Amino acid sequence: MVLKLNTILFEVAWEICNQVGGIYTFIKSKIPAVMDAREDNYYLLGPYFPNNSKLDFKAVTVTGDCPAGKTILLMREMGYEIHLGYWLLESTRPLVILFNPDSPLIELNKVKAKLWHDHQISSLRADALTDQVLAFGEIVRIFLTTLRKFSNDDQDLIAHFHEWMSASCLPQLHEDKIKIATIFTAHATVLGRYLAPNEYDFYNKLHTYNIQEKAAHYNVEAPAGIERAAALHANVFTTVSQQCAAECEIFLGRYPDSIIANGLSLKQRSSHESFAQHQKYRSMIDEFVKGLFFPGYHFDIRKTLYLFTSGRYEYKNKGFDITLKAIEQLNEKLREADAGITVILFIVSPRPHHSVKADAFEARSRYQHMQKLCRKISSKLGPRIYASVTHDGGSALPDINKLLDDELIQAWKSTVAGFKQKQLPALATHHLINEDEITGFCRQAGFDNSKNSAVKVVYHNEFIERATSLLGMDYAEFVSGCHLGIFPDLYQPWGYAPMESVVLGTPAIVSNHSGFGQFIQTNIPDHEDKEMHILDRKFQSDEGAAYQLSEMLYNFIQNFINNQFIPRSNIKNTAVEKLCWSEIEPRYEESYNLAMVRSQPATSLY
Ligand code: 1S3
Repeated sequence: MVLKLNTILFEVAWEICNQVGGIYTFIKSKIPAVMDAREDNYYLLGPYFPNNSKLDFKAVTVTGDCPAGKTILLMREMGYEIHLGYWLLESTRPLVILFNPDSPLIELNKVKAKLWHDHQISSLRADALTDQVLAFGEIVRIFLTTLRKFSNDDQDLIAHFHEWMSASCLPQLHEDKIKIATIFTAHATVLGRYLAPNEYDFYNKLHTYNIQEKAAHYNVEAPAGIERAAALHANVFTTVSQQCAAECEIFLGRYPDSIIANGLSLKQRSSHESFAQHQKYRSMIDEFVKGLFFPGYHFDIRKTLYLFTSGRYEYKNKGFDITLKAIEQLNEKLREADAGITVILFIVSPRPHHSVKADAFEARSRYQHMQKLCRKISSKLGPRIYASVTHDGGSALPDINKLLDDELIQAWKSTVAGFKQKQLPALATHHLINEDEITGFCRQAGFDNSKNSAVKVVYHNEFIERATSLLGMDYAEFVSGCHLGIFPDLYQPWGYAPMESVVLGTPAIVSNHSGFGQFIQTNIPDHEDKEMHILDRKFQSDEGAAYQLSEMLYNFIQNFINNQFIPRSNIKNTAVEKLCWSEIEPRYEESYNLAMVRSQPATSLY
């Protein structure tokens, strides 16, 4: 069976216009390939959060000339807050429909009672986020059910749900026999996220867990129950890696129909281009770093290396613990070697905060202001020195202070006074609401960004986006400007951050527990030569992994010192090239076909 041209696809995710973790990158990068395949018959459904949706969402007027428009108008009349508009992405503008989950119309107790009655999912102890997810799911259910009624009987509809947070209505759509083909993609499992960091030897003990008991123990009965019911009732079930498939079989009771590796929109760069991009964006990071640190003390920026790690805040799962232990050891090694090298570790992970710290906010502009004034002084001084030498005829350098007019001297004094700071640069860029494991570790380990510490830490508490970025650049530019990405993940079903790093030419250290790490190990025998380094997290202790990582970092730095060489990764002629969405998206099209076939025989109410 081949999909009809007018088949409408709804892609439902909590991370539409709302970045939480890797699903945001997944959806955002997949969209252009889907748009190529189906043009207008494509909507993305997500939650509406006014602050998140402000920057990259452009509302459009809803007209009632199509089933989606009719449904939105009817639901608005009923009192639901629904926004239709374009998601303003770099290369394309898909249509998105955002639903405010905080709706007084949703009777949460009834939703919960139904979940229990029909699917034996307990949500009595649900937290605030799960309540929001359930409300969002209920609104999506009403939307899809109403839209089905407004559509012709021969209009095919497909709904693709990503992760449990989007899929709480999937079991009910199935129960109500709504004529919509459904796909559910697990990007991780709820139990995996909780058990991996907390239970010793998780990967070897998958079979041994009492699932109900563990879900209750970690207070995730509702998320785990929704995930399981969504996987069981979807017409087609997919996941992103072998590792996650193994978890799904045990935790969710269904082995996925397909394991589809994650794609990326790849723009091939030659090594020359990649190096030029690195130089360009590195100098922007330099400006931020100088503005942050140089008011207090000075170090040689040419002998400074930028390392980074990034992701959703899951301290152990994303290997932040191992990264910090390794850089603590690295700091010691660099101190002993006394090589004059400075390492700045950027940790990019959003955290609840009050506001951005003024110091971090002003770092770039402070440095640029100082630079501008120096340029102004030198442009005025040059001709004056020349004039004084030719006038006096002597060979001695004239007294520079006498050549400056009062206005410049005043500007210089006030700029220097504003630039110099006694305080050390703060670790976190934002005023955090609570101390967390990262700030706690740094405090105990003595990482205070002082002059005598070779390793300095910049904990960037928001994802990096050009519009809001403290560095004045977007995430891809930031990654291009760094020297090395560090991703010692413990639990990472795929792992976009390391993948983006190597695609952008920045060498990366990748865990063999991540889906992407396993992909590299299996498919690229010469990955080391291509600057994709594998860290073993499977067959050694956490301490062993931290030590191995610190050695890898030290060797990387030694290489830089000895050879004055900045390595760039190279994915040319490797299997990573095959992970572009134009190659991967057709596999989802196959899944949509299969879902249509499987959904056909069901007796339908409408
Ligand atoms: C999940 O996002 P996360 O960072 O919470 O989905 C990503 C996309 O499939 C995946 O790369 C990642 O491993 C998962 O963890």
